[in-house]
Amino acid sequence: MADTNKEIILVTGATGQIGTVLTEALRDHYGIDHVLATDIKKPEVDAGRFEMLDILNTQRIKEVVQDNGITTVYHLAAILSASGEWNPQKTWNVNMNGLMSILELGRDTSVTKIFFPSSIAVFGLSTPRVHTPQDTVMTPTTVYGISKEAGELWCNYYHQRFGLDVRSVRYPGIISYQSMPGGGTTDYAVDIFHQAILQGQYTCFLKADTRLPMMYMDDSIRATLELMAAPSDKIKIRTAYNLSAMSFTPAELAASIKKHIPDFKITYEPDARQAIADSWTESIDDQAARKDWGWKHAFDLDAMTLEMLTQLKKKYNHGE
Ligand code: NAD
Ligand code: AKB
Repeated sequence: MADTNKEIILVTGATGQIGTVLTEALRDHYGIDHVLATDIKKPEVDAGRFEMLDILNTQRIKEVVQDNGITTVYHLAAILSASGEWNPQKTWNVNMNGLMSILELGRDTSVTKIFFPSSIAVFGLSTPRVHTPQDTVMTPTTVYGISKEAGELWCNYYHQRFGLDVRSVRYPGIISYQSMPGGGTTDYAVDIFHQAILQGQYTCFLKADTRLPMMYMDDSIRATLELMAAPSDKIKIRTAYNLSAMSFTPAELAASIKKHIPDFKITYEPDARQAIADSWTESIDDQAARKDWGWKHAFDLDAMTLEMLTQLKKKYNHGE
């Protein structure tokens, strides 16, 4: 296990869907004063140290790292798959140059360890669709996927060339009740729960039979903490580990919700996000993560549905 008392952590993109929950988990684990949250968007709740920081402001990032003696960076700031297609150049700039600035910190500052989240968006139309292997054909079609694939290779390069302890997973679509997603193709799987409770119906932007890999937020946070805490010699892959929990279609998710809300209705109006979803794979082989650092998911579709509905009902009934 890492010496939790010595790590001083910087989180970028900390007010996004994952950052909101990961920052809280890091504060619980390492202590509130050991975690500095940053983003270009202020947090809804003031829960600890926060600084506005644009990932493209390389000079300011360095100052923040030096002023705070940062040792570890969780680099979450990015523009996601669907939003990314509105402005490909900006997406490339934020996703790629943002990562390069963070990796460079490992060469000339106190930063020794970095977490970079990759995505199932690195896969493409010529990638094997079922049980997608760890090492396989990568032909991403979105600028987001291209930036994640290039990012994985840069992470590996900085590890090989400069010995930087950089670790990464290819997250599937993440489902959470605590925070809303920020412009991805898997966002329907969060929206559907809010609309099921508030309206009793949902219009899905993907077709009924679009199967995608997904994961409940609790599992993704635990995976991240476990990966980062694992002894360095257990981390055999320095691009990014495949990571898996469940795969389902919108129709299967609706059926799971109907077990609790029998009158729930779903209709389908596929939009431009359908082509992105169709370019991704259906299920993921994550044996390497399970073997190397002991990854094991806890939530399947029905367990996740029950937890999402329970938490969101509480939230809406309390008028939050
Ligand atoms: P999100 O869109 O909810 O959050 C991203 C955050 O980055 C936002 O708060 C945004 O304000 C911030 N950001 C954007 N541009 C910035 C800039 N120039 N400087 C600083 N901050 C900036 O995304 P998320 O779902 O929380 O994803 C976090 C990370 O995990 C991303 O790298 C994403 O690619 C990856 N990921 C997420 C999922 C998922 O399903 N949520 C799946 C795979 C990978
Ligand atoms: C998106 O849909 O863009 C993200 C992801 C899978 O990377 N949720």
